[in-house]
Amino acid sequence: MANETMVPADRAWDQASVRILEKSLTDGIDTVFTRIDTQRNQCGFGKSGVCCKICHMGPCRITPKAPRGVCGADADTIAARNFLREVSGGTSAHSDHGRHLVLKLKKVAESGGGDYAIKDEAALRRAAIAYGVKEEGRTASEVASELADVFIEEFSSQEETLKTLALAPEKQQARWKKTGVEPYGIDRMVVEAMHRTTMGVDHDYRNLLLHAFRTALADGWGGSRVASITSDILFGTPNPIRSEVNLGILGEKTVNILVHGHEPALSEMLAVAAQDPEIVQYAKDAGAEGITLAGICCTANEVLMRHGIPVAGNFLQQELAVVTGAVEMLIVDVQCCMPSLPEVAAAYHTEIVSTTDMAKTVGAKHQAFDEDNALDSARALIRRAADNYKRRDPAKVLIPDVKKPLVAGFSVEAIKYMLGGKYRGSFRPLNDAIISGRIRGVVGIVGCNNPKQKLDAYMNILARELVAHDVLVLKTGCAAIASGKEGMLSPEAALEKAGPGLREVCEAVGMPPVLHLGSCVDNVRILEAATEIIFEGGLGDDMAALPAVGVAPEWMSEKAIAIGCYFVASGVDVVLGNPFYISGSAKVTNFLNEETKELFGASFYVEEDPMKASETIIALLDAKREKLGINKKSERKLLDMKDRRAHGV
Ligand code: BF8
Repeated sequence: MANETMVPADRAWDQASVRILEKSLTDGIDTVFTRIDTQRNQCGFGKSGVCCKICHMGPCRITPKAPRGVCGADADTIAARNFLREVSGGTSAHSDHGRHLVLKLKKVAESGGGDYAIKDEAALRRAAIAYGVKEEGRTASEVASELADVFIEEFSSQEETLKTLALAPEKQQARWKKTGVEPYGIDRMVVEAMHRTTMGVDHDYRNLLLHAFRTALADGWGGSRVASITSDILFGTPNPIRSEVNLGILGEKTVNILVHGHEPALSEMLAVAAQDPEIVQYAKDAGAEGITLAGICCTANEVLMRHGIPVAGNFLQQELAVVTGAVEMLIVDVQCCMPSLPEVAAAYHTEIVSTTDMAKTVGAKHQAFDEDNALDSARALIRRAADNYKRRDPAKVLIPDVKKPLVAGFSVEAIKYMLGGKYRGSFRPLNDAIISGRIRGVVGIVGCNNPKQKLDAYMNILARELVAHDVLVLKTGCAAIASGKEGMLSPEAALEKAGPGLREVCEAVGMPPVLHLGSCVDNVRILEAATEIIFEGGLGDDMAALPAVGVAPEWMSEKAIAIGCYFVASGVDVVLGNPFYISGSAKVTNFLNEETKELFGASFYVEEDPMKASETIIALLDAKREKLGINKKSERKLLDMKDRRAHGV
């Protein structure tokens, strides 16, 4: 049962969550915030990565008195194997998401896409050029068909390295070649990871960890990149768009439908269906004033970026949204959807609907989404939610009056356009601002929430500190939603919160100091932006040289481990707000935190305090600036007579 001694204000940063957490206690509802308390005594062997249950001679746990498992594996082998399996889990999730989109692109190209179409032909042709697919003089369908084949090969290629690697700066490609981590097809990398970690195969922790980086590269410069590109082709490349965020976006008198998960195919159709006058009328006939479609987690980010659909909350708010008592239907697809949702929903009228055959939840209504009749499927779901509106119990409803306006939609194309205009779109102004010191560096803050930490606290304290120190912050995933709730995704935030240099740039361009780049697969947009900065010139030819850092402050998912690894392998230092499960092996820890510097020019840092993290990050940025010879703060000072003579004025 819910822990009545829990203090909501200690668990969440935003007031909407605090208010609903209080309600959950009054209503006697268990949530992730109370379950974490029943799981506080977590296994030390698991946490330090030295529990092995890969074969059935075990499970084995390594201690000073028992330094080897039954098979003879030591702490280094066991921790490295566990780590590689986690990276494989994360890579699989992002990449399978990518695969579904690529197969849809192929179907659309062959006129079997039903209600889907190529929405952004310019994005298609840009991608074709990047991948060496002939596009001139060919129809969009012809180009899309061949491009889809190229993408499908990124999954299936057996002995050829990924084509997407060629989009990276040459220095990165050379490092990957030298280190032997250039990935073959994504599927092969994951299968090989599972093979190598099975009993009695690969026992060399270094060899295992190198394959972890290789597998992660198959995610970042493979599955995730392909997912992001294909989403832009099918659903449109994001552009700056206004919306709102937090539980206060739920309507008192509207049919409230939440989409939750990751894949944009269904939510795109729901966004279309929710505008259909016939469907809106259906909701009105059910006694509502209209329909509010909103999102949770990364599906929210997908439809926010392209349609301005409001965001109800991030990962730890999924149950809280149900506890408002005002949600008619919560539609889930894959990833990050808690299995507890039907149990929470049982106390209210909310219906949890699972839509993907590979992702079912006991207690949820399963209604497989028919992608061949996508719009009809979406309409049917909304009608069902409208029917459910009649069951809403006003006595159980509490919608906190808390929400914030935001601007999202910063694809790399949009950033270029914003900086340079339609005809001169380029990263030059950003490079110049970095070189002159107005912008100290660029930091990507990404990833999840974790109930071990106070919801959003680390992410928001860190973002506030960095922005105040003239650091441009790029955000994705649940971290971006946290900044939205904090009001940092609005251009006005630059005036109030940014340091003088960053403020000057933001004001000139009219952009927020924290840019929302999309969902977790869109972390590749951060690498794409870093690549553009290099191609633009003046800041070295190696991502490892850039004053850029990645941070996963409140991460919890295996996907975040894969992301961290492909950032480091790409030369970007990564700061973690909570550690990997590797501390039981000094060698594995040293490899990830030290040896990678030599191999990739970047490594991992763990900093559990956000203020200290901000100091570490600023020191890392300044060290890079020093190496580039640009670490002098440009100040506008009045010239005295001596200076004037020296300048000949
Ligand atoms: O996809 S939704 S909890 S895993 S950050 Fe993290 Fe959030 Fe999940 Fe990344 Ni996105």
